[in-house]
Amino acid sequence: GIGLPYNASTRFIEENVNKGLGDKVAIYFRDEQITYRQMQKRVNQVGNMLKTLGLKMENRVLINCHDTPEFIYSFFGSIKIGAVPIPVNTMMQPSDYEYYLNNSRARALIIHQDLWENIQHLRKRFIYLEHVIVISESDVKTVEGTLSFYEMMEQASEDLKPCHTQYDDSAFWLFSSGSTGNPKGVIHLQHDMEFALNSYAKNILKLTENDICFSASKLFFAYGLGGGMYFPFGVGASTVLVPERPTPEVVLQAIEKYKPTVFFGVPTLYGHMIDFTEKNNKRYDLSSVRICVSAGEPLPVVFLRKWKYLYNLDILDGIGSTEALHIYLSNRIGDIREGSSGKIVPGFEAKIVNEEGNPLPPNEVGDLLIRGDSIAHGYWNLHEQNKQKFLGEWFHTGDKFYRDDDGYFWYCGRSDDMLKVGGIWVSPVEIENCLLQHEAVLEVAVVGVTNENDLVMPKAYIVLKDGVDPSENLAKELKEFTKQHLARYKYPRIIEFVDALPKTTTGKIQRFKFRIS
Ligand code: 3SK
Repeated sequence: GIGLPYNASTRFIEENVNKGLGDKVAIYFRDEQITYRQMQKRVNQVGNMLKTLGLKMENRVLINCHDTPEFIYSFFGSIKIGAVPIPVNTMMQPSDYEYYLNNSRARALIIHQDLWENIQHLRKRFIYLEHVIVISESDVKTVEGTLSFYEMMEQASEDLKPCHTQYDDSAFWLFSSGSTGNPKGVIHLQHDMEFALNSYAKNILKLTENDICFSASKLFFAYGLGGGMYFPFGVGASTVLVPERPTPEVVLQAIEKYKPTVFFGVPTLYGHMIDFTEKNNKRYDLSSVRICVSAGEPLPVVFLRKWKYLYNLDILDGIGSTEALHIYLSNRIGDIREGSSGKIVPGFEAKIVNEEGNPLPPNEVGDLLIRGDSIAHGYWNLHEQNKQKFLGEWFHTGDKFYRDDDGYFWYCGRSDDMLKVGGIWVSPVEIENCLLQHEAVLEVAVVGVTNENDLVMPKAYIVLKDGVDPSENLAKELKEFTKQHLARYKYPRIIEFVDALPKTTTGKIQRFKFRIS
């Protein structure tokens, strides 16, 4: 209902207590078990603390927290008073904070102490920032010139009435880092989390109150925010928070310890967990997990198969975006087509169009446009980009896809990653997936480079597995391998061995970095 009163904090926190789930565990964190009632009180206290500081409806609050309960209290506490939380990456360079704070004009920053210590020398440059609220894990109460999160929270009332927000009011922002240019502030509305929950988490994951979710992808990413927070809370389930860096060991041990039923990861992590398991010749106990999810970029088929072989678990590969809030194309439980991104998630619609915007028939590669009600209101203060991406009801994803006769979608790269080799579109992803099946290859990125005649050729940048040495012979072998497995014209004409691939903080390979180097 447009115009109806609706507050996402009431919906995702308070409703669970009102439904009788007050004593149920909402958050597993270290050795603590935090119930829905305890969480509700903390959310209210943060809301009251922000009110005391003069924060009002539509004021923005930047959240720079590790995956701890304070992230969640701050996020929903802000929303409850109509303020707009903006979770941002905890792995940023100090100078990035200036951009996020000044671009968003946030009046308050809630930040973990270790992160604040890295940037406090820049405070004068944060021109709109009035309050810095520091979360200290130790007993050191105050950091100079800042407010103490716990001191203020303890003094705040545990009761708070939600602000009169409506269904279409702004609720939160996320920053989306494109392949080029500055990050864009993506404005999400109060109803967006509910839509993502109903379309993806309920239909595809079949999430219920009995589930325990664990997202290795951090909460400040759109992908982690759903899997690790509002999906479980939307159905009265529980979440596991792990603030450490998600190395294979940390993640596998956390699964053994907390016994989640649904696990969210990205392809790179699955690859590393497979490698780790094989190297150590030790299988972890993942028997609590009923389904694994992968997004961020297409999951190589070899990872899907090896994971199944090692742990007898299916991975549901899907694709989403920060702008759509969560996943809109996905494989399903009992209906996985290996290598595809699956079918459209109920509630969303998709069309694949040519350069003139006309819909294409099945099996033809074009630009994917989607529509659905969790698609963002728009980008903050980016008039031109808004015109290019938000086309009325449709959102231009920037991804090339084709849909097969059975309705499965096949990813062919970003619109600007596709290669035309000999006049034929070639997907770098297809070549990468092929090379990943070779036993020497750990990671690979394929880009187009031009030869002396200005013709495009695929070039592969390859990271080899530990203990494998680069050589001319190996490069030759890999070219032959590709020729044998793909149409011949797709083989990489040049192979360069590298130590690492450039990636975004979400683990997506940044092919454009090779194109401009
Ligand atoms: O990259 C993705 O596939 C994704 C999925 C869910 C939410 C957000 C993103 C970026």
